[in-house]
Amino acid sequence: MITKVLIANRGEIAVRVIRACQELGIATVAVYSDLDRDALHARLADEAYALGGQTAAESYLNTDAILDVIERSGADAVHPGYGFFSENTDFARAITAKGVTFIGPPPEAIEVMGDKVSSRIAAENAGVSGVPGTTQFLTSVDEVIAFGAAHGWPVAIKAAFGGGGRGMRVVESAEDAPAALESAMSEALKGFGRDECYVERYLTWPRHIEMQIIGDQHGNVVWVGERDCSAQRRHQKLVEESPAPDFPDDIRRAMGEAAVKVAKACGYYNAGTVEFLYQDGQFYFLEMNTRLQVEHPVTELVTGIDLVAEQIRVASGEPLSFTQDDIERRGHAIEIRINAEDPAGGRFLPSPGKIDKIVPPQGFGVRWDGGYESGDEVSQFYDNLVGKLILWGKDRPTAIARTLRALREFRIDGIATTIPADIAILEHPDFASARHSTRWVETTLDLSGVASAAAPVTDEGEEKVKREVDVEVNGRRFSVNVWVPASAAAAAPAAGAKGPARARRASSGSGGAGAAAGSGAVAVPMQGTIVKVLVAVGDAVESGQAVCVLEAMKMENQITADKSGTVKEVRVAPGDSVGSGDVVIVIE
Ligand code: MV4
Repeated sequence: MITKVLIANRGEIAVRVIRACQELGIATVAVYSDLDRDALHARLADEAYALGGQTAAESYLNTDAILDVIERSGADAVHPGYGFFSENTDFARAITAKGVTFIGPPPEAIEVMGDKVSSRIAAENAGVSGVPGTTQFLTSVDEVIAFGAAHGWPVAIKAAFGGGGRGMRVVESAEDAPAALESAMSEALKGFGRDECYVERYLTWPRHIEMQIIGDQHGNVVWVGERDCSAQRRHQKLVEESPAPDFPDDIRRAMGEAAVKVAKACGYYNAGTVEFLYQDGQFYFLEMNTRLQVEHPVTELVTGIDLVAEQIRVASGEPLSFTQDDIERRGHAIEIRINAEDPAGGRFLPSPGKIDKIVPPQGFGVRWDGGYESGDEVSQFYDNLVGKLILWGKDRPTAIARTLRALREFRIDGIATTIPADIAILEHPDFASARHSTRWVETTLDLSGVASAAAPVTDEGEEKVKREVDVEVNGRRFSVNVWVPASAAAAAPAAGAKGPARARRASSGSGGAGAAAGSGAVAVPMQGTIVKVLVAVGDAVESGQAVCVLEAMKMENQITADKSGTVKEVRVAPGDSVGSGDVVIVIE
């Protein structure tokens, strides 16, 4: 019997799990980093403990700190959410070694499914085929060429210990194979510390369909329903839905039974998701996710099953509360991930900052799983998911119409979000007619005309202006939009940042004279950490010269002088944390 659950996560999923526990009368323990001291999940839980540290590595990925909170709180179970430790066998074993229940699958199943080759072998052994490919690590490019000759081009070279498409290379012909294999292995080594790769036939226009399963510790495993996650951009899911459109019931049942076979083959229990590629009426095993997924609510809305409650139930040793025949699916659900990213021009640039006001839509069939309230800060240190908007309708057209209404009603001031891009996707005829595939967003959908959301305002109603800041990431230059209170922008124009577009056009209209001279009070345009100071008091500097480097949004941003002159003050040193609008250098 589980009586107190520690949620080893943050944001919307921590809030989601806390709510399920509270409905079951189970006490909740939240953990939080220094930046999340006032976060929604810490406020909602019955108890909340500091982990210390700012970054995920210092806090939510600090095993010892979490084990210490288990001791102090007396939690008898841990829910990992997704991401962080959710698929970490060492963490799961550390928890169970203390006699505490890990609300998730057995570590052995996590291990089998963590390696894309061993997961393929497990699926093949269960009689579930992956895309035709090799089940041994490649030892030479000749194997790739031989495979392409036998199965046809293009082929896909994939990282065995990879995920999310990183390390994947599509090879159109034998001539391209040597460079592709070298590149795939190099990226796999950099990204995952392992360079083993394998090869498959490449599906050119697949749908990404995943099957939710859940099992108890008495050998019962059921398939709950599928989700279509094809609307993705750079392997980041944007829109998920259930049921999959144009998906025949016999295929659904066959895919469900295949997913159950894969789960049973690795002794799986608790919630899990088996991913497939679907093309030309055939489905192929892709991989298995041994965690609760972000998009689980679409399955909950069409089945009425609370998957988190069921996870807790089976983790405590109870049997599933339903059989396969009990599961009925009704209507259509769509999930929209609301990320703190600015989709303007299709660039999806990170847009961390303070949420001045958030007013989620309401009404029939509208669910908001959010991790933030008005006044909360979306930090550059964590995933930028603000929350998920999940809509239910009696059929897909109704669900699409409801989703568009809700997105247009959604009010978020203070940060830019992906909402404008989501509207563009939902309005597109390809989406309505389900002609999209995993490549549609990047190859067909035109987001170049997407603008940011309306100019935000601060709590006091002051307009925020968008500042374009030049940043450099891995040697490549980007312009990032940052929203700052107009007064801060006027008082301390962040050197290196351009003024509002109209001002910038005026200055460049004067023969490229560059931005007008600033005040000399060089401010940073966003929260971050100073990593380099490039000047000292007394130095002569030119307007536009880099004076310090700010790490924010996992990028290095050059902060530049807004006027020529002499450095009068240096107010920061490497390692200092600074907030949006803080003056770091003064030039006279
Ligand atoms: C593929 C594929 C087409 N053919 N394999 C991308 C990430 C990883 N989960 C596997 N992925 C793919 N593997 C073959 N043989 C297309 C993809 C793919 C994809 C798959 C699922 C969801 C989104 C995707 C986006 C691009 C490519």
